[in-house]
Amino acid sequence: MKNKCVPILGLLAFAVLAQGAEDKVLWYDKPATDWEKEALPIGNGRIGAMVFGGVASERLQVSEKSLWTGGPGSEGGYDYGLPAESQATTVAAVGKQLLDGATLEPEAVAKKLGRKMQNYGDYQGFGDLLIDLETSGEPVRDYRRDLDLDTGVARVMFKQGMVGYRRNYFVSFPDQVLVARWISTAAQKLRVRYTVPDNRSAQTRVEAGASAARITVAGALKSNGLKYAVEVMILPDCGRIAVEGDAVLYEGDCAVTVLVAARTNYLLHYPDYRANVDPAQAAARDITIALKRSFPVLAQRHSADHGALFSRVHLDLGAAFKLPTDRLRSAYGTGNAAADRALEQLYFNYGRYLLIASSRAGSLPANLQGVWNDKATPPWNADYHVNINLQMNYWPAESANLAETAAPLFDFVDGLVKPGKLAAQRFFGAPGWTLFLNTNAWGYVGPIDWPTALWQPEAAAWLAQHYHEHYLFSGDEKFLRSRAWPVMKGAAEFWLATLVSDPRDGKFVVSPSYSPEHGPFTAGAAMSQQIVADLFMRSAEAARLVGDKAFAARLDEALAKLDRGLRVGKWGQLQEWKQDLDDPKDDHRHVSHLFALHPGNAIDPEKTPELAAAAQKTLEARGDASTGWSRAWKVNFWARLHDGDRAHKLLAGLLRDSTLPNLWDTHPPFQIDGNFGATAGMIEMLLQSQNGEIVILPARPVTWEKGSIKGIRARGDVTVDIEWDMCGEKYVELHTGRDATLKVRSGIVGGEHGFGYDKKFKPTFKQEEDLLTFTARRGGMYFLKRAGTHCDQ
Ligand code: FUC
Repeated sequence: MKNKCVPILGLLAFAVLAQGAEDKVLWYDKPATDWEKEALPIGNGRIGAMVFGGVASERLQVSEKSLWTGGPGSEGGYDYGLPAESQATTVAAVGKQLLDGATLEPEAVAKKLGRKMQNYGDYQGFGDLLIDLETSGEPVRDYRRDLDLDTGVARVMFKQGMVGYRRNYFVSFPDQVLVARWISTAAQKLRVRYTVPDNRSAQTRVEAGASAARITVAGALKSNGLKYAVEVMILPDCGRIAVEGDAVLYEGDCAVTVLVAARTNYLLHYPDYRANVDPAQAAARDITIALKRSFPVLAQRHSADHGALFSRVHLDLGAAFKLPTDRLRSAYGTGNAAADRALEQLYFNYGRYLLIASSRAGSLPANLQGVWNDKATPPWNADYHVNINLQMNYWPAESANLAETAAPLFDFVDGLVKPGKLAAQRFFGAPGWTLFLNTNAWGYVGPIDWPTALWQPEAAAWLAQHYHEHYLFSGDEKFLRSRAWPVMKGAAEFWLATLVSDPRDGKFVVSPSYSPEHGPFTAGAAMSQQIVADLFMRSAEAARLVGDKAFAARLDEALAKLDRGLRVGKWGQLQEWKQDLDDPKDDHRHVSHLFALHPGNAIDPEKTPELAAAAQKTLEARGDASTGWSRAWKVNFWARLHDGDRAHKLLAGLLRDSTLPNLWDTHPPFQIDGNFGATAGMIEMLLQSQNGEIVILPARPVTWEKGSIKGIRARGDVTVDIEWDMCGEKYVELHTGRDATLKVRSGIVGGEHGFGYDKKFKPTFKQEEDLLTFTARRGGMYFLKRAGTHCDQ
């Protein structure tokens, strides 16, 4: 077909296919008994709760992001992972030993560079809100427990005898309290308690007035003296309340509202990490403020706040299916494509929901479990692993139109710079800042003593990428100057000082270097080099924008000599190490050497086809079966290779084998990174913009035969809607936040189509094959429409 571009004046309405709410609700027909697999998460970023929905005994297991053992104040001391004496000579000696192509086993390096974590601490649970209902003992009918992703409200509904019950739960960000509302069609007799684990002191006070009762529990963690307080207000609309021991009793004919405030005296501030506040007073203040609003007002404020973020994006895969979520999940992949798509759509929506619920401004970022934890010693301390996991948590933040949720990540990383400078000095004698595999709420920046994961000084550079991405997506130059640049420059200064010249070829390499959790120590492992290259490229661009020409020149010079970590090996694979050591039979979950494919952008099927082919060879060899987050990363890899069906195969594997009945990702155990990584990957399948072009449907799988997505983001401050069928995109709409020249690559452009815009934003444009280049204006709307709606396939 001859290419033809017909400008259409005026605006076309973009029809979003009507969807039932079914794709935005997780629902079950029985109460949860298992915290990890069945309970439903609600949260406001800082406070999280897991809802069980028990009929006679309800349990809301509560968490608060800052309640951590360990760190300053711990008996026996805490050193942030920093040795008192400089280790720079030892590190340099190990680095030198590796320079001629030698390898060292991780155990040998751990003996020299590993350090035992001392009082690293664990993320803690905050206790349980327990509400017992005196029931008639009659059989329960029409039970439903659900989580409405649209409103951010969990509900429990059932009937018993002639009585109907409904309970609503949410954690409000604007009002900073957990809210529960119990309603029944007959009188209710309730017993409300709040219990805390025994690794803390606890003074419990229970008091009841004529119309309200209060439970306060306050104390400090035995581990480190961190103070905490919870205040529970029980507010019946009518009826009688009384105190019995540590419980509040209620009996009456009315609805009961329960408010829970939770605070600690944690402050994200090196080195003390303590605020000069009394958490009991802070929790009381939260309650006092919340008490000024009625339940409907609290509910409305919560849903408006949540909805403002959640409703920005709509995915429609043409799926509609009515099955409880646990059964929808267990039926996944058994032959009903429409039901499969329903789960995929729900899972995508859930990923966005979870990010909103576990990451809001003013608190710590989402950890390995988001904000939810019920254990005193959770897996991997429920900390911040920075060799993939924390980064993966934030992959959807920009593309899924939830940039605000990245605020806690930036605050947290800003807070790592001070201790990170000491890490750079003590371990390398270098300027700038760094950290290694993992960190906690207490600014931990040292290596640990676990041989296969102690060394990852590229973590700071990788985290700096998120700042630059925020700038690329938003175009916010103020953020670039004031927030991104100091972090990026510090990370770059560290590497400018620590790279060494490789005698094998004179190139700059990282040494000692270690490919995360895999293989031997070498000089110049692919991931190390790719991350440093990524940082230097981004920093050079940023340096020019902020006017730091001298630094840009230093980076350009270093880039000219830098080993980019991009080599094709003897079996056609992308090499994980500078030496060709890759084993084609190795199926390790970390595929770190494909960093340049994703989240980096140095490997691209169009621009670097040989490297893309090598990346594909590597992925084929590693196979599709893996742990939760690893499968999620592979969704992104295959999407970047423009293989939608393979990306979908990985997503299917994740849903089938690495997803729990409550749709949490399981590594195993539960780890939230896979939820976020897969959500980001689903967007990568539909829209990419990492290489200067907005690419529409780069990796749409055949099974997503028709559908639409609305409100996702491309770099350059562009919001994108796409509608497609089996023949590809039918309609693409771009909302542009900046004056800029945009390049859009789309199958529509290659065929007969209309290009439309508002008259007042008339662009100049040119078309080369499937690439449309045009001048976009701030506040503009532009669309591409396939000529003819017919699709023969
Ligand atoms: C990385 C992974 C592990 C686990 C841990 C939290 O170290 O290799 O599999 O996900 O993070």
